[in-house]
Parts: sequence; C-alpha cells; structure tokens
Amino acid sequence: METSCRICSGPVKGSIDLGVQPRGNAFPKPDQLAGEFFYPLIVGMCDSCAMVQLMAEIPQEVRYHDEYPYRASNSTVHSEHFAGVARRLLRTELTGHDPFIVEIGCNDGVMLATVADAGVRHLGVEPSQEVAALARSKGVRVLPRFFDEETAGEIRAGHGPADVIFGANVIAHISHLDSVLKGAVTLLGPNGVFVFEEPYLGAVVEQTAFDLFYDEHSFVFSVSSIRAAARLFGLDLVDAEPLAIHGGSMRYTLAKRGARLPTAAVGELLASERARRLDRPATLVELNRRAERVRDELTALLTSLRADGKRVAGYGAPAKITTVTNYCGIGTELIPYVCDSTPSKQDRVVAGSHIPVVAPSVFREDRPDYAVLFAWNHAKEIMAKESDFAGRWILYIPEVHIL
Ligand code: DWN
Ligand code: ZN
Repeated sequence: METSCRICSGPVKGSIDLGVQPRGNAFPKPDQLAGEFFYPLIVGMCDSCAMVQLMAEIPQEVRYHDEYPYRASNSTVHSEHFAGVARRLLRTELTGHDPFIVEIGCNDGVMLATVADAGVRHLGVEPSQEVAALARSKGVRVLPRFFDEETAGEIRAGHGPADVIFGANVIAHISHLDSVLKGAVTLLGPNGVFVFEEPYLGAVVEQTAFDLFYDEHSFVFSVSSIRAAARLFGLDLVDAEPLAIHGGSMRYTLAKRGARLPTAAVGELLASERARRLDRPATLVELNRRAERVRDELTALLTSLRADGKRVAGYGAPAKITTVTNYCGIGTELIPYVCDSTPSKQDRVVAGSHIPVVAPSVFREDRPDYAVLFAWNHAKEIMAKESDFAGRWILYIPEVHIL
C-alpha cells in the first residue's frame, strides 16, 4: 500500500499494520453496536520528510463530535502539568502590552483556566460542545470551531495577532496540518510562537507503544519531521523539549522564519534522531515486529490465566485500549470489564472489542486476581490510588510483564 504524504506529497509506504480498527474514542452504548465504523489502521513514514502518518483519512467531524468523551482534567498529573504550562507562558511569552493567546483544542479548559484567572486575553478553539461548555464554566472564552487557515484569518481580524498559539495532544490529530501551519503564519504576530506538545515518535519506538496509533493520531511527530513541515510553510523550529507526559512527548516551538534563533536542543535532538534511525521507514517495520510479539505474548498470558481460573480485569479505558484489544483480539472472554474514572465513558463499551467500561468502585468491590493497566502512562498515579489492590498488575509496555 502506498499513498502521498499529507505534508510534502512524497511517497508513504505502509509499515505497521494494526488490522481493522474502530474509532479509539467511540465508546458506544451497548445498544449502539450495529453499524460500528471500521477502517484499516496502517501506519507509514514519508520517504522525503519522515513524517509518520496514518494511511487512512477519517473525517474530523466523525472523530470530534459534541460528545467527545476525553476530559484532559481527569488526571491530577495532567491538570498540574497544564497549569504549569500556562504559568510558564504567562512568565515568558505573554509579558507585553495586552498579550493574546489562542489555544487549539482547549478541551475542558485545563490550560486556559489559569490564563483566564490571570486576566490575560485568550481564546480557546474547540469544536466539541460538551468539553467546550466545561471550559466556559471555568471562565474560558471558546470559539466552537475547527482550527484552519480560514479560522486563523477570522481570529486575527477580530482580535489582532496572537503572541502565542498553543496546542496539546491535538496538532498531531489534524490531518489538514498544512492548513494549521498556514493558519499559524496568518495569526501570529512578528515575534509570536506556535507551541505544541504531542506524543513523541522516539518514545513510541523505544517503548513499543503501538497503542498510540489510532484514528485520532493522524501523525506521530519527531523533531526531524516537524522541522521539515515548518520549513515548507514559512516557519522555523526554534526549540524542542522532551516531556514525560503521555508516556513520552515533545514540546515544539515554531516561530516565523528568521524571527528567532534555534536553541542548541534542536540540533542535539536532530542528531540523536538520526543516530536512532527515527527518520527511516525501516524503524517502523521493526516496531511492527515488536508489536506482533507483544500481541502474541499478551493473548497467551491472558488465555493461560483464564485456563487457570484466574479473574482478570482491565484498568483505564484510554483511547489506546481500542487499538490493543482489537489488534490482539481480546474481548470479554479474556477481560470481562475495564474500569475508568471518566463518567462519560462508563456504562459504555470499548469500540470493536465491546468490553464494558465501569466505575472504579466496581473494580474495588470485585477484587480481581490481575488487572491489565491500559492507562499505562498514568501508572504511578493509578497504582498510588489503588494501593489496596491485592492482585497483580499486568503491563504490556514496553513488553508484557507482571508486577
Ligand atoms: O491524543 C490524545 C491523548 C494524548 O489523550 C487523545 N486523542 C485522547 C487522549 O488519549 P488517551 O485516551 O489514551 O489518554 P489518557 O490520558 O492516557 O487516558 C487515561 C484514561 O484513564 C482516561 O480515560 C482516564 C483514566 N484514568 C482512570 O480511570 N483513573 C486515569 C487516571 C489518572 C486514573 O486515576
Ligand atoms: Zn512528506
């Protein structure tokens, strides 16, 4: 299978095949299972610009509807992280006269609430109504739209140039990334910055985190691919900063061409990516092999636990659970339920594998022998919260192991 790169039109060959998959965050109600949407989850890297991307294109209106269930404030660690991001931007970039920040995909206002509290001019651009309402309840101004070049022009006309455009775990979702980059050029003031943080290809490869691939992640970025994309649209990559969040992310800072000098970190990370062959499609082919091994070992472990009469539950219903359970063919016969603290996911099922999502109280009362930690990027927070759990944790990242 071969397609053209969404960024530079270069050739992209499929290297990772995770089978036929539903949408990661669909979480249908048990009576909504007829006619579920499925697509082939194949991932490739562009031969020319090294951008890692899904081969299929799923319309964004299907993915980010009004009932989009993810709540960024659900984790204490995440809430603290984003309040910290806001404080830092207020200290470093939003210091001039009447500064202005735009956040693409502000979700429930986890970052902009701190900016609003500081009385700084801001605008969240968020098409999903339920999360937008939560952001508004925290005093955040929200424009209910998708961000693209046209929206950027309208915001500039109505509010003036932005000092900062921010996005977290959203820019890699947008298949029309070219329009977002053009929009950034339109909206930013001469010394403005476009800052975004997204799961990092280096972390995905290092940890065999194949479950980071699902419909919402149109791309998985690297420093090399973002530098190339920025250049194509009149921007420079001027900083890159590794982050621990979401199992390993990278924060990228883009500025208008020639406006700022790149930090030393950019060159260092580019060299490290070349050494780790993160710009080579063969690296994805190798990742595919390791994903197959995890799939085989996880299903073998769960099958043998079932044969031994052990009771196994799932913990956390992140979007990632959809990829893992559908790729591995894990259904309710191996994992009868999964618990998650997000009310909008409870009493629903994981798309495709149809594992019911219940409240954590059900898990605590049930006291299973084993729990598969699907929200593995929140391991520390969850294990501390569930310190009374007497069973054992099963992890499958970076490889299948029991704690
Ligand atoms: O890009 C995206 C990322 C980065 O965030 C999105 N497309 C959606 C989302 O992905 P995810 O669903 O994989 O995110 P999380 O943060 O890994 O999801 C964790 C899940 O675990 C949530 O459903 C909440 C749940 N949870 C829980 O039940 N108890 C989390 C914590 C910390 C807990 O204590
Ligand atoms: Zn390309």
